[in-house]
Amino acid sequence: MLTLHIPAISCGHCVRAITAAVQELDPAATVEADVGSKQVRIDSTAAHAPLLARLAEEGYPASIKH
Ligand SMILES: [Cu+2]
Repeated sequence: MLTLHIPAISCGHCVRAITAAVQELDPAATVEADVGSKQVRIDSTAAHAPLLARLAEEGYPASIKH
């Protein structure tokens, strides 16, 4: 489980775009997003670095929350 902070997330469209980008790398990934706290939880076997790179490319730079 990976928890990200994504400042650019602001609506349901963002959530769908982020989910689609993650599922391009791992079709089995699940994505739970909370627009209010700009927090996204990703359950995926994909490596973190390519996921973060793909999200940044999509316009959603993310930082990993610990
Ligand atoms: Cu949006």
